This record gives sequence, C-alpha cells and structure tokens, in this order.
Amino acid sequence: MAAKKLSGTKVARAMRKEMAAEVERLKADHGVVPGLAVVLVGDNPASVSYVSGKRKACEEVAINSLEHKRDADFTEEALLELIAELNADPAVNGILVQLPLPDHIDEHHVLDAIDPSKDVDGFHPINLGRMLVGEECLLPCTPHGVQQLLLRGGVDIEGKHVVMVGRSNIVGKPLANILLQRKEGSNATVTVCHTRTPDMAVHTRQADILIVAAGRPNTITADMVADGAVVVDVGVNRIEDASRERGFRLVGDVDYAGVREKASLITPVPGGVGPMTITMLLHNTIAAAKTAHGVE
Ligand code: L34
Repeated sequence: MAAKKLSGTKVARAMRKEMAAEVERLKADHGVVPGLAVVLVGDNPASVSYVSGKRKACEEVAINSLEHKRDADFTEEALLELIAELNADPAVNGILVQLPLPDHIDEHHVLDAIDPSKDVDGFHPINLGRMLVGEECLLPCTPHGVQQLLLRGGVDIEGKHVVMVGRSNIVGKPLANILLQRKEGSNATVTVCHTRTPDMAVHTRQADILIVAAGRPNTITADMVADGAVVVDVGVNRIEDASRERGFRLVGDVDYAGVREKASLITPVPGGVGPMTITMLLHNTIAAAKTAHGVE
C-alpha cells in the first residue's frame, strides 16, 4: 500500500495562521512589530528563490522584513560591518545571512558575529551549545521544522529509532541532537549516517523514522527502507528540465516514486520540509522580538 503524503505546505499554513494572530496581538497590546533582516551576498539562484520565499512569508504574518542584497564581491570585512550595524539596530529582532556565502568569506567568522539573541537561524555557537545541553535557545529552522512537521503530522517520536542521513551543521547534526533530547516530542534513539558510512542501507533499513539530508538525488531507494517507515526528505535539488517553465524541477534526496510504495508516510519535495523551514524562521523572529521587548 502506498504511503500517505505528509504535507509541509499544509502544516506550515496552519502554523502561519497562528503566528499572524500572535503578531497582531504583539502589535495591539505592546506596539511591537517583529523585524527580520535578511542578508544575501551574490545571486545564487536557489538562494534568491529561498530569500524571496522568506520575504513573502514575512508579509503573510505581518513581520517587517528588511532585505540587504550585496554583490558577490562584497568583502568579509564589509559584511562584518553590516552585521554590527544590524546587531545595534533596535528595529531588527532577527538577522539571517543566507548560506552558502561566496568562497572568499569565512562562514564561521560571519555567523559568530551575529548577536546570539538575534540569531534566528540558530547557527551561532552559543545557541548550538544551549541546544546541545537542552537550554532554551533559538533552534535551527530546518531541524526544528522537521520535528514540528512530524509532531503535527501525528508521528510519535518517543522511543522510535530515527536514522539521520547527513551530518551537516545546518541539518544533520542539530536535528540528531534535537530528537535525542530528554524532552517531550523527542526521546528518540538516533543513528547518524554520512558519506563515510560503509553500507548505509544496513542502518537505514532499521529506521522507524528515516530523515534524509544528503544533498544528492536518489540517495535513498526503496530497497533501503523498511516496510511502514516514516520518511522525511530534506533535500532540495534542481534537475534540468526543459519541459518546465523555469527550466528545472525540484527533487529531494529520496526516490519518491519507489519509496512511497514501502513507507507509511512520506514528505514530498517541493511542499515538504522547505515551507516548514521558513515557518520556523518566522517563529524564531517572533520569539526574538518578544524577548527583546520583555513580552511574556
Ligand atoms: N542562513 N541559509 C540560512 N538559513 C537557512 O535556513 C538556509 N536554508 C537552506 C539554504 N541556506 C540557508 C534555507 O532557507 C535551505 N533553505 C530552504 C528554504 C526554503 C525552501 C528550501 C530550502 C523552500 O521553500 N522550498 C520549497 C521550494 C522552493 C522553490 O521552488 O525553489 C519547497 O517546497 O521545498
């Protein structure tokens, strides 16, 4: 029997409705309008598209979004200066520097320069450290979005065997940590696989919940998935396709057509994790604004 589809678009829509109401309340009761600064260096087409999705999502819930677009030759020094300005600007509650950055800029220098209280990506070592020890913090958006998508999709994570494929700083490592927290909505047994894992299928077949963030199409095929598994596809890959208006189509890291015949529940691409990532960014921006203004 084919899997049910777990739609991130639907869950994101419901969450954004709640958030719009909360932003309205913040404004009415406290005169606070959350502000998000989005910094984009260069013109990577995928980044341009994601940033535009973030702007539209902000509009949807009435968060003030301020875009700072710079040419690809923008220096690291100038970028650090811009971040210092945004750190000091009280109208800015969240700062997001879209990744990847051009090669001449050291990503760590940049992420470390963001005020942790405005780090709505949750990429600052302070927030990642707090996450690791289970303290309150701004959580990275894609991992938090995956957890929310599972929970709101009715998937019980407690005690389940989660197999994470991928160990990036923005998905695999933080998501593995979130799901193994001693907290409600987590408490999973977590295995992490990566490019140096011999015979990955041995592990992926053991998964109750298989989460894939490998950055490569068809990383997971039907033979690598247990009957009835829940499969979350975090990948977003552009495949050239002349029959499409944009000249490409999006596929995940999972062979969707094959795997949906084995899984019980599966997230699509597009319309799966992507919309959740953006929704958790809104969540973090609202949370940062509340903290900055001492609200609740
Ligand atoms: N700083 N850099 C920073 N923060 C992030 O959280 C990200 N990420 C990743 C890349 N770089 C980043 C994103 O925003 C990936 N990512 C992201 C965000 C949104 C979507 C995909 C990736 C998304 O909305 N995907 C849609 C399709 C969009 C399209 O048509 O291009 C989907 O339905 O999957």
